[in-house]
Amino acid sequence: MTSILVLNGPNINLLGTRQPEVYGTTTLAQIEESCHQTAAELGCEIAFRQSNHEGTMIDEIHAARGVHAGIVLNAGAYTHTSIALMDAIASVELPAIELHLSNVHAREPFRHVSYISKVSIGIICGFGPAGYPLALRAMADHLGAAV
Ligand code: DHK
Repeated sequence: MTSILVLNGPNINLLGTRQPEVYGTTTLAQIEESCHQTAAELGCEIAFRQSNHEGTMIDEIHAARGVHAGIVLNAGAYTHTSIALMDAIASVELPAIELHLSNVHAREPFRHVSYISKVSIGIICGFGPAGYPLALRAMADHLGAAV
């Protein structure tokens, strides 16, 4: 069965209590549950991961090769800083979708820069937790009817 990696970066583990006016009150565990439900509807599998460490995220991306067909990536603040994460995505040659809960383009200018966009097939931002199922559906659509 086709599998998709959903990878979350720094501070995403704090969803539910972290700046609820920006990120809402839905927890990461609730988002993970919604992803599993969406995956079941799509007939695919997911692995749902979160790390606060750039190197661990790079290791997860490397390990995805040959295991997962695509990556949904909310890299948190590393989106705006990490050439290393960009290179990791480019290196494994898996389709990636950049995801953010908030509309980063309506926020501070430093959030308008994304290294992840350069190696992504598309971007979903501003829809809160609903962005996760949207990203999975977009990835499934990209991967084709086999998913
Ligand atoms: C999450 C973060 O942690 C921020 O650093 C990004 C992103 C936005 C989000 O909206 O999911 O700038």
